[in-house]
Amino acid sequence: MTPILFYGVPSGCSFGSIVALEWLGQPYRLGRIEMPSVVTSDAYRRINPVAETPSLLTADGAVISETVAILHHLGARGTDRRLAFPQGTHDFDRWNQMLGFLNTSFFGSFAPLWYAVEHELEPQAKQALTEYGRAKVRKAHAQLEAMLGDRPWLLGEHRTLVDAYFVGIARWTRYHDVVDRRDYPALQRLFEKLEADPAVQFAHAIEEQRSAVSAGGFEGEVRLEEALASLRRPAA
Ligand SMILES: N[C@@H](CCC(=O)N[C@@H](CS)C(=O)NCC(=O)O)C(=O)O
Repeated sequence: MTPILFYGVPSGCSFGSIVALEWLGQPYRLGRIEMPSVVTSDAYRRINPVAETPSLLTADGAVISETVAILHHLGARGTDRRLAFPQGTHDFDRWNQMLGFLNTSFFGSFAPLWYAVEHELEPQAKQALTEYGRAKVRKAHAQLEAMLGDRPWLLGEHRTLVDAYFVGIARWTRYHDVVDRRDYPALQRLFEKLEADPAVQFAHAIEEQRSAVSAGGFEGEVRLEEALASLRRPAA
């Protein structure tokens, strides 16, 4: 069976996993999940009881959720292309460290801002949450800017799957009046380079339901009901 990545719209953090699949170039399909309506449905909870995207239905019918786990799974299939590195190597540790930072500090910094936007709050509570979120996003940007330095990609000379994950999160500044990325020139340079990448353009087109040109791996979209029939067992 061809693996299926369930990606969330609008603008889910699953974006990076779509880019990762494109860079990997191996056959895959996509399952579009509207948030919050479908992601919280009983049907999708059979894929991921946590009711979040992304989730990956693997070739043998098992489900992997959590971006970190999905990118490790894909990365292990892309070490020959240096999209990730074999466990036990120094490069793997650096890759894993960056993935950890992106998945906690960088991703998490946006959480208060998303909460403030998506929930009805008293004005004072909204303001406090927004200020807290802004401080967190600015701090995470400054930290990542320092880590990137003058390297072309997050880990150095080659793009890896952590760059794919970065671009899907970094674009969230579009939704929140929080930082001007040009104040972080290294991040801005990396962001612009990634935005011009065909895989990133493909992922945007998929999310926006425009005509999308794949590097070759994409074998089409699958409806959730159809995908459920391929489940080997309910997700743990
Ligand atoms: N720890 C998870 C977080 C995934 C997550 O928060 N996904 C969001 C989209 S970015 C989601 O599915 N939210 C459900 C909703 O908005 O109802 C991961 O890193 O994959």
